[in-house]
Amino acid sequence: MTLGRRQFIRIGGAALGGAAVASGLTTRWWGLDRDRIDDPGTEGDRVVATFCELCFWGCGVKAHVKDGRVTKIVGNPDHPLSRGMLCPRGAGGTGLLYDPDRLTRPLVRRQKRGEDVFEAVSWDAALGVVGEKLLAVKRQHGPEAVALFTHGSGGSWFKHFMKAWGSPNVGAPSYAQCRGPREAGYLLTFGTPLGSPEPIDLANARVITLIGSHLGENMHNTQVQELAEAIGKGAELVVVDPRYSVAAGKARYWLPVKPGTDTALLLAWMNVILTEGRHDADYLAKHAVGLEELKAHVADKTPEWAWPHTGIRPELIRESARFIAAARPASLVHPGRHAVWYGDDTQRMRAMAILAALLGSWGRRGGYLSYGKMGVPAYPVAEPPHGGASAADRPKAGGFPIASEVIASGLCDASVPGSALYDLKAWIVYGCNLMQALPSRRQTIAAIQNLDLLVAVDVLPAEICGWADVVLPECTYLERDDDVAAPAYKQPFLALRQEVVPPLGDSRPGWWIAKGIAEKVGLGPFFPWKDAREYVDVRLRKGGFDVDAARAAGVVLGRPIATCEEEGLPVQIPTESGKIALRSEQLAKLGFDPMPVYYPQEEGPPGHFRMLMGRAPTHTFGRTTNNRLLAEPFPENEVWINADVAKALPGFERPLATGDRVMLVNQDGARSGPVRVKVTERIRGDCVYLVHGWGQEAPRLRQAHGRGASDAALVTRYRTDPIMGGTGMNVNFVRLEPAGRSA
Ligand SMILES: Nc1nc2c(c(=O)[nH]1)N[C@H]1C(S)=C(S)[C@@H](COP(=O)(O)OP(=O)(O)OC[C@H]3O[C@@H](n4cnc5c(=O)[nH]c(N)nc54)[C@H](O)[C@@H]3O)O[C@H]1N2
Ligand SMILES: Nc1nc2c(c(=O)[nH]1)N[C@H]1C(S)=C(S)[C@@H](COP(=O)(O)OP(=O)(O)OC[C@H]3O[C@@H](n4cnc5c(=O)[nH]c(N)nc54)[C@H](O)[C@@H]3O)O[C@H]1N2
Ligand code: SF4
Ligand SMILES: [Mo]
Repeated sequence: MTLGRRQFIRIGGAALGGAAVASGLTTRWWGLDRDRIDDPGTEGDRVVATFCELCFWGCGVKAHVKDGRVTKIVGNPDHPLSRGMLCPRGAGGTGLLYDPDRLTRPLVRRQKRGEDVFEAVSWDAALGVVGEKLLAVKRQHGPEAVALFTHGSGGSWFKHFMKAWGSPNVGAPSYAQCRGPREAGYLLTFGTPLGSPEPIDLANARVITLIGSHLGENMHNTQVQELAEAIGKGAELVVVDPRYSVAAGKARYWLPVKPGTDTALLLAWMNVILTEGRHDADYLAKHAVGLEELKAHVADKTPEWAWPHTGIRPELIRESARFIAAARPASLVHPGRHAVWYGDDTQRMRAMAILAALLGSWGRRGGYLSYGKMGVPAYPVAEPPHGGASAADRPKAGGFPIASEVIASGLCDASVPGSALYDLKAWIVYGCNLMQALPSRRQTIAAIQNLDLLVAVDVLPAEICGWADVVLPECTYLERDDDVAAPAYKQPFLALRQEVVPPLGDSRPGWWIAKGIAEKVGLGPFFPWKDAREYVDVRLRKGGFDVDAARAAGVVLGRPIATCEEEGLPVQIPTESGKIALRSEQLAKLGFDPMPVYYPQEEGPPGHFRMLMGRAPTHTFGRTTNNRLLAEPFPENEVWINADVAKALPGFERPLATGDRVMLVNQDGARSGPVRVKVTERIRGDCVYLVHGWGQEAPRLRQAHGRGASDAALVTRYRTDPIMGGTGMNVNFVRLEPAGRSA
């Protein structure tokens, strides 16, 4: 069999001693099988404060332990991001901890009788293979030939390893496949990227404009809490979404915009606001440059001009613009997060940032705040001699001028022979399922085929593990200590990740794994700490914190600082000019449009629908699809299709009904597995919608395997944002076929 040098191995089964015996795992989650999950209402006799990792918001939790098992996870009332409440995913953390499919032993790929198989080996042996191969890559190609992909708290230990090792090639799909264009757009306009948690004052906004951002389905805890609080205080929503989202259901205005035309709508809104003098003229005179140019730029971008592009009637554009402007400055244009839609995303985010500026909401109550951070001194470790990055090279990002992080898809490109960037030879993949996260699975596999080493550090036998040479089982967040979390927030805080119960099987914390690799390649001195707990304690003590109190509470609160003009903090614009760039000289100098221009998107082939993607409240991408607790309320994704369209779809003998199964076939012939249909009035007729993360191909994920359709498998095309390298993925089109028809 020739599938290149590497083939996907189905982790588990015979190679692991027949561990894959399906037990009664389907419906009851507190059952009698040996992998039982306790009733998640069970009080513990011991409670440990830590923070959640079911997504990356990092809510503080209290984990109850009874008879050595975690029984219940609740919100930590003292933690500013949870305020005592969790989203369904966070409450379902035991479904990950006691997932019977977890990785519990290190695995190494072996060739046996011409076939690839995994062999379970000791940690020493697995780390030995990693060390040996890393050193071989270094000898032949230099340290920069090693790349790290990372997502999640434990990634910090591997970033530290890369620093000591001497490679700057550290990337995360959560930048160029997620919020990168937003960071670039806000950086260009206000001089600062937004980061996470976003510095917005949802709770005090009077009008909240959501452009595709589907809060309520996107469950970032504190934002959803604040949205509810704002609505409770009378705030109104304007929702721009081709789909009638949960938030749209609560909105004063729902604008079912044609996908890909938001920039036209934003320009028309600006036209109304500026021509009718509804902008904050005093604020802009003081804080912004380029107002006259902007006025000229949007002078002909009337609602009548935008109508044929967006499909939104001129009266609705005018009315909603006036409504948004009337609430200024407490009129919050939400910045969104997953911004990689069409490849011109930095410019769309610029348009959103400029609208926020016209409303005078930057640095104002109910708009954008200035956040503070708690400092924690570093652990005393010698800096690597090369200062962390090799002098010989720059990150393999592809050279995008406004990228503030390495482009993960660029690292992938730089591993494919023939590409201009080519020279990466080894990947360490920490907590990323690149098969679902990167655009173009074909390119990802082509890159993997060329590697001398692929190490996957994961908690589950995910798809990426099947392509690895070495799989290193990390224990879950409930079984480990990690670095201190101290993000910028309006209530500055630091939070501790603490072991609640010991690691299951032979799984190990990330710090231990990173240190183990470092020791094998002679970099042990850069990991001098005994364990992560000691590392954190040293840092806390150096900072003068009461370690015992911090450990008991799980969180230390800092002094809240003034966060906006109304509270005594002047509006700060750290751009070069010190002013908000309505017109961006920086972009002009780089040869890009200095003010956002609307360019129509390419249409799909006849009979095809644009494929849109998003989130479900009870799941985080594919991370939680195998979690039995969370699978109960949402066992698989469905493809949303407009009810009128479903009545007479070519190729189907009768109208489609909710629950029917179909296959999705994209413009390049890529196919999904069978997926249920949701026939609904809640989506436009020119697009379909899928929740991301389903259609998992790893068979050892016994709960998730084969359920639903993978949007990622249908992203065979993407459009690269020339400003920051983001990969716009909403440029794929699918048609529906009856399930069962063969390719
Ligand atoms: N087609 C398509 N692509 C997308 C998106 C989309 O909607 N559609 N969304 C994009 C977005 S917004 C983002 S942020 C990225 C996210 O993409 P990634 O960065 O890949 O992140 P996750 O999907 O969270 O990573 C999942 C992997 O982490 C493993 N994991 C879970 N917990 C732990 C842990 O504690 N330790 C370790 N070591 N591993 C763990 C899981 O088993 C799984 O293999 O994907 C982007 N890519
Ligand atoms: N429950 C849950 N919450 C999560 C996550 C999760 O996995 N699960 N992931 C977190 C992460 S990493 C991220 S990045 C965020 C992502 O969440 P968001 O940033 O809120 O949203 P997106 O995924 O970009 O957008 C999905 C929405 O955009 C709409 N949309 C698609 N195309 C267009 C268009 O052309 N124009 C307009 N106006 N709307 C469009 C879709 O219909 C859908 O409602 O969610 C975070 N929160
Ligand atoms: S939002 Fe939910 S999943 Fe994310 S950290 Fe908070 S509780 Fe956990
Ligand atoms: Mo994301």
